[in-house]
Amino acid sequence: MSDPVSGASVVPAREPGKISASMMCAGLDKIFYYLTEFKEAKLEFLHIDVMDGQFVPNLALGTDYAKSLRRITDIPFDFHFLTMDPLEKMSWFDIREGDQVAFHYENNTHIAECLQYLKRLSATSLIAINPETDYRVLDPYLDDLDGVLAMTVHPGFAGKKLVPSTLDKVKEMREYFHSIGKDDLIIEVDGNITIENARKLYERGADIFVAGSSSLFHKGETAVTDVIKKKRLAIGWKEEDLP
Ligand code: S6P
Ligand code: MG
Repeated sequence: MSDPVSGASVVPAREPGKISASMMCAGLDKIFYYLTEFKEAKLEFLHIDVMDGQFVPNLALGTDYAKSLRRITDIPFDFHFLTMDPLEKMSWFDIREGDQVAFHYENNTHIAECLQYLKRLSATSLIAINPETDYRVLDPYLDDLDGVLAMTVHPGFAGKKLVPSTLDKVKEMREYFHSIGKDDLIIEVDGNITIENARKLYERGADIFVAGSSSLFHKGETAVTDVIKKKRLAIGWKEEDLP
């Protein structure tokens, strides 16, 4: 698409953004409250960080947690595998059609196989990249994946500060996808997605916003529904379309 006046290439207007609630940040004491509010608000995804203590220096949500969560919600899962050998680790989980799954590019010698595996499961496939990883490393896979999860913090923990260079990186990635006719590729952003950072990243072309301790589960906030509303208004929703 090009601007009728200048002739310059224009990135098309995007759909309103989606929110993925980072369950690693959701206290178990309030889990039913959160899930009820998310359902009411038609929240799009539950973000499930799977960490193995090797790929990142932390352990997080495992198979039993995911199984238990399935029993009490039908909101689709947005898995994020921060593990060594994600091909093996993904097979330990019940990944369903309608789920979204990101595995990392770094330290992964089975990227093509991971993508094929997710395709067989009819799951949406994303490759995750760390802040310092160039998105052009994904070139060989762009015909086979559904999108990219761009880490906006150094991965492993909640509560980190956004790496400023990731703002330009998301913008450049969106422009690059447009320039090669791949506007449909999803860009998910993860890490310190405050309402203000969500706004900046939506303007730069991100589609899905992981909401963790810096927004949805922020200690100072009381009503989760208010945060969801504010966040949605920052990522392209109109007041009248809010559930
Ligand atoms: C971090 C992990 C993330 C966090 C999320 C927390 O490695 O992949 O999904 O759970 O970023 O959100 P916040 O707002 O505390 O950064
Ligand atoms: Mg994550």
